[in-house]
Amino acid sequence: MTMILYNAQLSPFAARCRIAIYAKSLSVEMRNIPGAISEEAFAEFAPMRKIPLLVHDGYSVPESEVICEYLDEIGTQPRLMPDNPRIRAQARIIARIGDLYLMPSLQVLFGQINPVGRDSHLVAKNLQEVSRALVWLGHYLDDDTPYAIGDTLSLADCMIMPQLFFVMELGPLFGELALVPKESRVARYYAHALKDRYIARVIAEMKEALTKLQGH
Ligand SMILES: N[C@@H](CCC(=O)N[C@@H](CS)C(=O)NCC(=O)O)C(=O)O
Repeated sequence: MTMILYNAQLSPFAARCRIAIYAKSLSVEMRNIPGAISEEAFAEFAPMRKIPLLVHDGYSVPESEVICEYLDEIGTQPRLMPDNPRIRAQARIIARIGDLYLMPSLQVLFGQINPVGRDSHLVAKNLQEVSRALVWLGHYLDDDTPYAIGDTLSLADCMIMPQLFFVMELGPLFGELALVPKESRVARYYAHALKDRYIARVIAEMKEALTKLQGH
């Protein structure tokens, strides 16, 4: 059995998969893009041309959430998707808030990091969208538990922590130190979840890649 993950260290989508891979001790070859393969060769088996992509014995799986569920369902412990249907729904709502309401604004803000030529109206609008999504997220996170849901790592943590990393990093770049209010449920969650060794490992990888990108 061979598994390859087409990966980028800074991609919050690829980071989700790495948390699941490390937590489940799966043997997966990481091929970093750009670098591992030409864009044309990648497109032959990845028509969506997006990172991450899992290739398992020649079978390609795109989309980070689908990859994480696939990795969880093909075998090894610990299972990262809870059994209870309502808790599964909670995990998926957390992932959806991240993908549908948080990430699009974070991507706009990422493109506005450079103060030269920054569109302040666009920045203000997207900072507001991020704050709104964080309020929604706070509603669906368990309170004062070590993880998003209860006492163990789940796919909810894999999905949302890499995106929260960007919230934490981007806020101060726009002078918005309080994007995640200190006393909020999201702030408490982020601090708790960072104590998990698999999450901490991936957030450190993302931090290193971001620092490299910023030329430090
Ligand atoms: N919904 C996708 C999003 C993946 C995505 O947008 N990946 C970015 C890297 S962070 C990418 O490959 N962008 C290249 C492109 O969109 O052409 C997922 O969850 O995997």
